[in-house]
Amino acid sequence: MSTLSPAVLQTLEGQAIELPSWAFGNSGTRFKVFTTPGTPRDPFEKIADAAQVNRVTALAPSVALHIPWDKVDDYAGLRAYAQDLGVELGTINSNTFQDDDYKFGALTHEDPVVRQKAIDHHLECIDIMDATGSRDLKIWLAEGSNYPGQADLRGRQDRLHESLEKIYARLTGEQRLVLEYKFFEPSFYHTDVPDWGTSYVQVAALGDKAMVCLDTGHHAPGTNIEFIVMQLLRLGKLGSFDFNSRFYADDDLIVGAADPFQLFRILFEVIRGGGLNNPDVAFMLDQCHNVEKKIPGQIRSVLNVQEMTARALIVDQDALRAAQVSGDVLAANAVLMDAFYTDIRPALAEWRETRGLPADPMAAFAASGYQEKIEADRVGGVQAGWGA
Ligand code: LRH
Ligand code: MN
Ligand code: MN
Repeated sequence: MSTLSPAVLQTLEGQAIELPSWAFGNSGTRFKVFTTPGTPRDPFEKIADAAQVNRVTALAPSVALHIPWDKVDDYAGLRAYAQDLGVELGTINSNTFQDDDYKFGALTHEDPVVRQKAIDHHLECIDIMDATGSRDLKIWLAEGSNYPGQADLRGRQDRLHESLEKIYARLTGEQRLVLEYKFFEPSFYHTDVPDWGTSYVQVAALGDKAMVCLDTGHHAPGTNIEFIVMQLLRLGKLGSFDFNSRFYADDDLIVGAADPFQLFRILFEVIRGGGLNNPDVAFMLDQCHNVEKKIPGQIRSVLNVQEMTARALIVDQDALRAAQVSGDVLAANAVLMDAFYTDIRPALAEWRETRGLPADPMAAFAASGYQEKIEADRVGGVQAGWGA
């Protein structure tokens, strides 16, 4: 284990990445949703699949739910079921993007009746958090407009603030609200929470229990995401990450697949800003597996995050600082690149075995027979999907 010191390994041991329940359901583009044999038919089966990811990696101890996709009669029962499988229920995601009433907005709508309906949905989500023991309510809003002049941009910000205040007031104890931003889609002219600045302004106006959620796929191409990470950590307002990767827009592909170097740079700033293994900063995946198998897709994802975290942890901070201070541009860049190009995979494999984990979690899952079993067992019923 030459490349990874005991201190680095200890830090890695504390790493936790939450899985999204919807990653285990079917999803697709607007052209076609391919079904996959063995896909879960209800939230219980999604949690059972998520527990497999944690079993072979010890990296994913919680599962985020999406309401209403994961609606059940008995949330305490769902929680107990998850705990029996060694995982907890995590972030509760609200949904105001699949209801006709929200065609022109939800929390920002001109009509107070529609706004109240959207607020009530969030209050119901907090009731669910009480039962599941979840800490975070994550809000992503699909609100915006398609044409200049269609909407009163300023009035919508004011109404958004008023609606969020009512939701925020219902939080108790350790509960938090995280507000996700996204620069476009489904609206194409303006979006009400398009960027980190708007999310920051809105959550700062609420109070300490409101934070920003940064989804790596929600930026314009070329955006320096690690700069945003640095700034939000500096401001104490980075509440959570939704990790995924993208080639074009909000692709929701496997994190680290499109641009591993970007993931490394983000994790480097997380470490630099004290965000790693910091309870204030939650790490989550927000991905869909449209053509690949879903459980291995999630295993690959958490391993990618772990591998890039390890590389970011071995950056020689003293050498980097010295080069920065002395203005040695190439030396500073070389320090960073040396860590990025170090293959830590053999060291991680060896370390996993010392912890009673499989050296190769992908191979261990493939050999476990779980995939074959769910493909044989889960016949009949309706497969869960993104939006169902
Ligand atoms: C839409 C989105 C968003 C949410 C998720 C549930 O863009 O991907 O990132 O977190 O749906
Ligand atoms: Mn997201
Ligand atoms: Mn998204």
